[in-house]
Amino acid sequence: MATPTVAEYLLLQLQNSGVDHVFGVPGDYVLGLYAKLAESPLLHIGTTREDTAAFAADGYARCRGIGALAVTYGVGALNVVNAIAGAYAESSPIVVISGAPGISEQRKDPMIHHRFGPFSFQREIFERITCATAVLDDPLTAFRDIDRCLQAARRNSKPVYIELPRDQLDAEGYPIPAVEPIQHEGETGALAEAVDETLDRLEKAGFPVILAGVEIHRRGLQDLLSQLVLSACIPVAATLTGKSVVGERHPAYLGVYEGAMGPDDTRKRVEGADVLLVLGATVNDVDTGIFTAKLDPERMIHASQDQVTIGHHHYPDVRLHDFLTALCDAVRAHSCTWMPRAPLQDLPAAKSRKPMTITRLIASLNAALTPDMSVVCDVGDCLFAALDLRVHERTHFLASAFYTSMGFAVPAALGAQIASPELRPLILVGDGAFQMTGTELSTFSRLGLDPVVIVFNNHGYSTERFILEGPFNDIAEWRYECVGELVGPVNGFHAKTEDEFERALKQALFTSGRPSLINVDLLDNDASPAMRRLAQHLSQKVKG
Ligand SMILES: Cc1ncc(C[n+]2csc(CCOP(=O)(O)OP(=O)(O)O)c2C)c(N)n1
Ligand SMILES: [Mg+2]
Repeated sequence: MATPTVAEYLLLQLQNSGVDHVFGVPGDYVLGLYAKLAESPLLHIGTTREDTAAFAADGYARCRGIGALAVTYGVGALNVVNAIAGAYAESSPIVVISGAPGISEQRKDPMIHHRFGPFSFQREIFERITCATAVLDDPLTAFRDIDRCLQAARRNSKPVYIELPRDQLDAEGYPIPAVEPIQHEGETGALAEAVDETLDRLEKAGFPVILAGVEIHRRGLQDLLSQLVLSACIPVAATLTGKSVVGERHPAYLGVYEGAMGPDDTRKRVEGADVLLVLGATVNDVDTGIFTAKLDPERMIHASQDQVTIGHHHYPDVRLHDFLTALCDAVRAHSCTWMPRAPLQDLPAAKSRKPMTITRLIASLNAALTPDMSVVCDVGDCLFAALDLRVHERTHFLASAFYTSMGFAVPAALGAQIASPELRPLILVGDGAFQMTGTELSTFSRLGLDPVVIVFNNHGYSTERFILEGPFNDIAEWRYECVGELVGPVNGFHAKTEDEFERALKQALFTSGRPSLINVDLLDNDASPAMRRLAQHLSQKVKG
């Protein structure tokens, strides 16, 4: 069998690692690869911009375990820096492939288009926001470099960067036998002691609670978490960045815990637990409600990706997967303490002239959500309001909740729907964020995909307004419901009142094969309870 070329091997290994679609915008330095892509079983998904391709690859990776994009040198690659930094911060494994001038072109150091400095600059930039990089400038090592990067993306759940000079595409690679990655064994003594101490504490506990975080999703540990919740009979709350690591309608689920920023009933259950088992949660300002969380370290067992801390005892080198597996094997059922949250209230009948509010909006969406829908949420008040949404199945809520980049939701939902076509995305997005990347709806229309987009139109940058009011928070008033005239087809609706919204939502859910968008016209001073609490805190900081 003929040895594959560098480009063939790259595409083959992408496919072998679970990628079926590659997002991106072509350009001359990557056109050769695009030609090979068109001949391969992989599908190219063209987007309107490179940053939206990266957000889409991020949404795809969160559903499939890995995503990929291919862009041109300089103008294309530098356009994805923000989205890839976000994927790095949020542990989403994306393979960034950038074309580049050929090695023979680079040799004479010419001034050629898209160049912005020494040819090594681009890789240096990506070294800071990926966990592995490679420039495939040597066919002898190219295959090994490709494998090294793909393995690193999977192992670390972070983006990687592969640069392909355009004259190396057809170079025959050299199939160096794969190096077995060194398997890092956790510390078994420490694991056993950590599990023993945990079991001991759980056995004595009266009202233990699990707080589950984003690492559970990123490391694919949801099955183990569910098993532990059920076999130990311990109720579970999630952090905001970990929202939907467990199905949110499960009787054991307590809601999203976010310190003083989150719902009160969840806060009381988590902070009142006599043993709090924190699994895969990172300590950051979002998840701790700007550090308003009151979690007593004495009562806490904290298992992160590679260590366990119990009170003042520290067990290094214990991996989360091993800890969870051992706990599931050994734990004895605790007397069942399910005390389910208050059930969802029945939605009162819509009133004809009553202005739509955020509270009513979330209640309507909760009533409309079905198990075959996912929620993809942008930043702004839609994210704070989404604290009260209850998605059906686990991993059905995606957001840039920690890095909080505006413009994430519409393109990330594109990647999510392509990765999981059985799930229909409900996209929650503010008017400001929609103005950044909403035109990516064009790609949904082109592909006949049918997300339902809810634009939280509070007429400007409301989150910023609540922190510090000023004319810089005003934005142009768009007729969002008319977006289909430009990028269509899109079913557009404008809803100012409760009954207008209910009618629009019904029609949107009934429509298939094209996107629907509801421009929900909210009063300027409407805000979710979580945003009011957050803004109060932040405004104190800005004013010093
Ligand atoms: C790319 C990016 N730029 C700026 C910000 C800062 N920022 C956070 S929230 C916000 C306003 C968002 O406006 P909108 O999408 O309308 O949501 P709202 O706050 O009005 O609900 C801004 C500008 C950000 N998070 N991301
Ligand atoms: Mg807004």
